[in-house]
Amino acid sequence: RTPVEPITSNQYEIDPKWEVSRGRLMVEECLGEGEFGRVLKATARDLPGSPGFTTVAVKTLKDNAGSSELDDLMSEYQLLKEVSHPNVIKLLGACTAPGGPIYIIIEFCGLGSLRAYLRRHRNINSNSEAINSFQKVNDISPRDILSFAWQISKGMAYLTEIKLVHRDLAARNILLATGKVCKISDFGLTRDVYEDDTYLKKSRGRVPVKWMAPESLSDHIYTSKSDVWSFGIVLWELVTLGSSPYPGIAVQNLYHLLKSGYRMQRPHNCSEQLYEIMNECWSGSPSERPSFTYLVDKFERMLEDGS
Ligand code: ACK
Repeated sequence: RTPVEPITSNQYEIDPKWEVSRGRLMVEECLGEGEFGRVLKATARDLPGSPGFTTVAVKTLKDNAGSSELDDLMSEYQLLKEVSHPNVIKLLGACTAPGGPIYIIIEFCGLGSLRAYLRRHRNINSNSEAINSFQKVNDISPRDILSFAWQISKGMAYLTEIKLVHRDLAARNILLATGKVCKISDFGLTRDVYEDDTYLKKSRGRVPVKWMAPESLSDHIYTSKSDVWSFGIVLWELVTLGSSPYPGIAVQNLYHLLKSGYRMQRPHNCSEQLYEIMNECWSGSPSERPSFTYLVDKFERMLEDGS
């Protein structure tokens, strides 16, 4: 990849419904960064539809980003304009006018990514005898795990309904807002499949192999059913409080293992019922995997039963 000029593009049409002038953002800190992008925490003044000050997260590109990263960020912006669901991250505005970096403004989720949240709560859980009851308030209960699974299913059922395939569903891409509300995020890889049922992947750098369905690995086929496979991996991440899937298995060997029927074993604290759901999500045949609507129902009933 050849380094390019910093991204301050003016090739995109400004959308007056969402455009915010850069002067209305006060950047406070960097929440995290990847290879080509970063997420900033900022305070925004008078966002479209929200007068006054709002704490927000801002997605932007680093100087080494190229036109494909710019395209990804802009396509994420376009997709976010179309979505509206309590369990999907909400777009608040954007700065795309010439004369500065591109900023995509999204709601701030005070508890960070679900994966980091689960991992942060590990020690608290394992040392629960040694700590006082004040700290135990922060524990993750089996009910929380079910509630997360239910909320993520609801967000995904919505995305399925509007014909969006996420393609990178993983605990790292789910954000947690205060009140433990799950928000599906990171639409960078998402493609609108409205005209074409299965998006054929362009050759790209990093692919989340351990979250991918066999048909995505072999034929670059992405559908809501391949999202269901990834959701099965998210369930495994939930019950293991943010472990990395297929520990000890090299990504190069995974496809053949999966094709020969290998699946991750039941984590020791995982109920038979939940493990059964995971395995249904990991059906070799996409049509045999449950739908997200079915999963919403299933988790709703499990929550009601207190199981
Ligand atoms: O686990 P974290 O604290 O939560 O670290 C990552 C980091 O930025 C890089 O993605 C955090 N992050 C991303 N989007 C948001 C958001 N909308 N609200 C709060 N934190 C965010 C994420």
